[in-house]
Amino acid sequence: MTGTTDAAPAPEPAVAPPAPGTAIRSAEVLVHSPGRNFVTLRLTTEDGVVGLGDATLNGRELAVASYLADHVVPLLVGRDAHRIEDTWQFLYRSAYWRRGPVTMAAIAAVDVALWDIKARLAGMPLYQLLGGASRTGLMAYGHASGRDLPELFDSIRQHLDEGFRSIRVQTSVPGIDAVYGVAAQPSTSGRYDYEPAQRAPLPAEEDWDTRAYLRHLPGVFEAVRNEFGPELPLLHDGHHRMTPIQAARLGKDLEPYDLFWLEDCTPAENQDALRLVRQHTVTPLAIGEVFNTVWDYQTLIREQLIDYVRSAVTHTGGITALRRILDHAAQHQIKSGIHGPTDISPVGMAAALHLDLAIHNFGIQEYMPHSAATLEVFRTSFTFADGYLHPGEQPGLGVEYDDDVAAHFPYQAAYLPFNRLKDGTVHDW
Ligand code: KDG
Ligand code: MG
Repeated sequence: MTGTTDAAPAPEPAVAPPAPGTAIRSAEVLVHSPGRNFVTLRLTTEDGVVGLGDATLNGRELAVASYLADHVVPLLVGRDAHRIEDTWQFLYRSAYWRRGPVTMAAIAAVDVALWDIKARLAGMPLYQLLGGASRTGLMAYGHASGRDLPELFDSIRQHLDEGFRSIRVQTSVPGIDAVYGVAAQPSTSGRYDYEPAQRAPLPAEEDWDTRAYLRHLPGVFEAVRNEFGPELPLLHDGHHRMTPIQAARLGKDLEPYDLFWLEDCTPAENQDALRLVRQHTVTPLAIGEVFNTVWDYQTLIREQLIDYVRSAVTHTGGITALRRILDHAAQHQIKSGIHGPTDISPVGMAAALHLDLAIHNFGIQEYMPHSAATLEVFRTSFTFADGYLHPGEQPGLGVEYDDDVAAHFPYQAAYLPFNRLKDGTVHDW
């Protein structure tokens, strides 16, 4: 037994305190609507270094804003901005209630803002901290759509003129009034461009008929291939509407047209369902924009049931977590296809581009240019030329937030639509 002594040395602190100036001084949740709603987290260190993170969850923005403002911001002030991994684990595990889009979007915003700060402090574009560039540019696909073939062909030509070299093809279906992804179709409350979320107090109701869609789509792809030739990479988004056997049939029917991918062919909560699709078709499959952790991909990656991971940095816990998912996917020859519609803010898009440039298993990047109003609030430095995106060479993410401009765009309630079948049954949208 050892005796006690009054002169015992003070214990070493378990964790070193932040280096001078690098503690988080403030954390602000910014909710504005320049063209559409965005939720942005801004962290500032004691030395005044700023980091931005995207927390936008389309149609449920205020839930994430509250999660951040009420439950996360109070935990951040005083923390060491350098400790990204520790902060990620702390926010994930200390919440007790794991996973889910609201939690993971909030964690993503903190994670990306901390990576932004670290890279700004290092004086480097973020991709350099992630291992440096693995390629010179990022092949990006744009969204062509039309109500009929002439309109679709015009839209494809317009995208080619804008520099796109890979094209997603979405089309109206005879007998269905409003179909996901078709920009020019009628709308009750002012659809602008492709944007599916509508500013209205209630979600818009759309209609759906899977059999009509399955009959119509292969002919559209045949016409597009005949018009634009065999080389142009073509993609299509099924947007979660098919059963596994319907998806298997569509994949088979589209095989002659050599798709780059068929996206979200089933609602993939049931990962086992993809086995059936995979047994029947060699059309490459992309899934995951509504997933939020690696667990959503466990069977899909381990059994190589998909070819592309569709998660956004914004909805999957940030760069720290999506990097791990993509490294795991790489072991199974699965590539990235990071989600990039306009509801991913320019901050979320910049984060995706830095990650894309650094990883080995990059596949393709979705790219829908943001509206002029959005780009006045978020000043970006990424570039798009001749089919390729690049995150740019500014230190950090390369995005600045203009508060004065943002003040002109207050939040407006907006909802994604939902679907009903002909007999009135609610269907997946
Ligand atoms: O908010 C929903 C949109 O992000 C989604 O509908 C877009 O499916 C989409 C895509 O592939 O971009
Ligand atoms: Mg999609």
